[in-house]
Amino acid sequence: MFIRNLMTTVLTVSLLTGMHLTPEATAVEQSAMRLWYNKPAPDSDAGWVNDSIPMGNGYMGVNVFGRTDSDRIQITENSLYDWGSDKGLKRRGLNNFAEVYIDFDHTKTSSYTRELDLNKGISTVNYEQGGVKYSREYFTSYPDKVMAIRLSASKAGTLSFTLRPTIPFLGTGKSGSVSAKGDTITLSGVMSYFNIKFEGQFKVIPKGGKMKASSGNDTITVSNADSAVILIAVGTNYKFDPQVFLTTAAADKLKGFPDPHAKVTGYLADAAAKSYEELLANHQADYTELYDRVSLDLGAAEPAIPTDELVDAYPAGASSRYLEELAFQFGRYMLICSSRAGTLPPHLQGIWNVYARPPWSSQYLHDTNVQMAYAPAFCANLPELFESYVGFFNVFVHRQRQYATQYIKQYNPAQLDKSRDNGWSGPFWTNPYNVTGKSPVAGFGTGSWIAQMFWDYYDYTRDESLLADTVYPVMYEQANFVSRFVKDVDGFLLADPSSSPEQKLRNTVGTTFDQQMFYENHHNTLTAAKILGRSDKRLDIYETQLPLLDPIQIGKSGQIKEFRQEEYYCDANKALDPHHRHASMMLGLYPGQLINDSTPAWLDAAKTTLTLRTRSSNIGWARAERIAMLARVHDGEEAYAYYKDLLEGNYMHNLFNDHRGDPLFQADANYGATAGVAEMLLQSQDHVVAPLPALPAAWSEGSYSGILARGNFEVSVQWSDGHASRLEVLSKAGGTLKLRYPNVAKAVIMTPEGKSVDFAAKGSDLIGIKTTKGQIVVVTDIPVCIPVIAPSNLKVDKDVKSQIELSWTGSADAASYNLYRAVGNAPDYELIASNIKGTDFVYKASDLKQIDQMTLKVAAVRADGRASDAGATVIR
Ligand code: FUC
Repeated sequence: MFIRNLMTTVLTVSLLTGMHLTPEATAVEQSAMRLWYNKPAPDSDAGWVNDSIPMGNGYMGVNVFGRTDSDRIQITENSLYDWGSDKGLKRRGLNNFAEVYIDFDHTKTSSYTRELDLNKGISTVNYEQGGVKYSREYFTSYPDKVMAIRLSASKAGTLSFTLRPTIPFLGTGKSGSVSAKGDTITLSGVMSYFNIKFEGQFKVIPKGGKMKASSGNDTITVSNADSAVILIAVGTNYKFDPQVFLTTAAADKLKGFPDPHAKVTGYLADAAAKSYEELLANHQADYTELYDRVSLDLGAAEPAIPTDELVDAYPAGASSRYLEELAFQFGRYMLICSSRAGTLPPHLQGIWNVYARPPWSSQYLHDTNVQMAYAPAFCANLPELFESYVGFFNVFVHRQRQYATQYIKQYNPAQLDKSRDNGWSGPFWTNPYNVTGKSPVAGFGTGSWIAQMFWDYYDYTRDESLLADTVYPVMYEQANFVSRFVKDVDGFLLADPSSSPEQKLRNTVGTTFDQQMFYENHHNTLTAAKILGRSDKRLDIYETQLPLLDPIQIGKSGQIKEFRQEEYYCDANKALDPHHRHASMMLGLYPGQLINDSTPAWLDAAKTTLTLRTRSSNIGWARAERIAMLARVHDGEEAYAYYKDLLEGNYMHNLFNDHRGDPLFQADANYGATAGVAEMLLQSQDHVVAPLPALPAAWSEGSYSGILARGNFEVSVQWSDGHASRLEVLSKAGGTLKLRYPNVAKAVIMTPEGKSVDFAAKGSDLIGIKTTKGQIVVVTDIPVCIPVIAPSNLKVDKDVKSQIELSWTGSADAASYNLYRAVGNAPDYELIASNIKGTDFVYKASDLKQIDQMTLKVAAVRADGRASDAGATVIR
């Protein structure tokens, strides 16, 4: 249950190298995390989506069925794309690259198991047939760009099989052939819409026995071998090149790019020059370096039942902690498989697709889905995986710059820069070949939301050269577009036209979505400019504009408005869905930073809005997003309720996420669930490192290591009975560590060697420590803090202009009460009365007559002086 400090690793390293313990050496043993099954995946589309095991290395996505009659390995390559005139869910898109069969004809098997070991990034199949134990091991290697499969048998000379790669969907816009020669099968062809040349090569390396290529059948047969290795490499003539997006004619987009033959041949030759053991070691080193950064232990023992039964049993509450840990790590695993530098980023289905018409064409949607895919990259300590998106963005942005000029000309011509320096505008739909322009479905805020991922990339890593070279130009140019696009409306600078993602009130003015996203990007750009010491005339414009972007408006239900014309929650238009899956007016709460603990009135409004949105949406990614949003308002119980909804309602047997019960796989909720859980365990949106900000009672015991906070602080925590017993923070970039936890200022704060550490305290719950790069701070002996029960049910009994009579239901903890007010859209409360002894109060103030709307709040104060975090609010 407790953190398992892997002193063995630490000691081995130090004994071997004679080195002192480095911060990185504070390793924590990973819990054994695996998906396993006692039957193969059914050979069908349903088997693919529910049961097959996903793997991937950025270059290819693979679904392994683990069958014994004829194993099936389905391969996806993210650039093999089709298009056409069909619309909606019938539209073509990402295509299935290859269906590879390995025929064994083993039909009388026993003791069958297959598994995916998340600790190693390896999948295995084991069974017995005819007194022989057969096993297979599969992995996809990023460093060596191949998939490797090792087939073995317990008795020499008993391994026989036929390798049979095929091209799916031939004839429907796709031509090609398969041919076997010597030890290699080559599959190649053309996908005609974008003129994509594709090639896959499969090399068989048997030990013992005989091998025969049969050109007629396009197969290779191995007979009576001891063991064998199969290596697979794939590719197309796609390249990260602006030409792809700047060329209009579909068939010319890849013109002049080299045929993939040489590339794929090279991948395979390089891999084949290494032994299987060497390939495996390369893969392990690459994979575990990423995966091992974070561990999570909620106290679960590894269950005895297979994963499909575990998923099915979850609604009844069986072995749930294990599935909760597993799904968290599975999201990290999926991102490692699907987002690697130099390869296309994860789309709606990550890097996995079996269809010719995948859901929403497996595109990149920037009104939540892409951003959700990358949420765990930062908090779950995989920031460099974002490089995959950086590579793609830097290519398609060339087209977005053209759109920016077009839209400024169209919507705000007075602001047009004639030399076309108008920044870039946000795309909504993107695929590897096209970016669309504006869409009434989502506002222009999609661009600033993309820029926010770049900001997070810096904010979590604090690498200044990354900021200067990769991040700042993207934010600055986005701010450039926004600064020209917004229009003066009643003294504010608003988006026009403007939409809130997927809501039915479209092409309106100044939606909260657009305004919040614009605000955050202007703000982050100005912060970045200060860090880099930049100044120029446009930055001055952003500075002047920032306070006029009006990102938050509080409505009469106490809600954060989604639309400016809204008064009470969701009353702006009859067509609006009050339970909508999107909660775009709250992106400043999450994944943004605008609404945080230093804006308590906005935080309360966010809480109210989340309650009004209700828990009724069954959409996977929406549930995942709400986990994080509820964590940000410190409601651990509600956050956990959404995590349970997701695990119960949307996880399939292979842990793929079912978008809405179709089954329709979308990877975003997988990534999003990981990020949501991380937000329950650690937050830092206000640049204060806050461990366990939303811990549910169900997770009363546990530990984690390596979750990342803004500022590049790596945090590890042990807790029991809901209270942290040990916090450890590794400062990876230096700088001031602000740490918030109840009673942290009264704890013992030391270096790992036991030397005391200087800190400054603000109250009992916040400390500041000046750290140097590589420094570790350990906090122990934290006095337990029992939270103060909040009062409830605050009511305005009488309101006569200059006097408001208030009453509330008291708290058993209260020695007295504090009363606060936040006028209009104010982010923070002012204290208006303290030391109130009863549960009612007559509030008199000379300015009450002039105030249209304000939020009143009452909090309980205990005898020890601690006030309740939450309170009761009412809108006047
Ligand atoms: C957005 C979401 C939908 C779905 C689609 C692919 O439009 O609103 O729920 O995820 O993308």
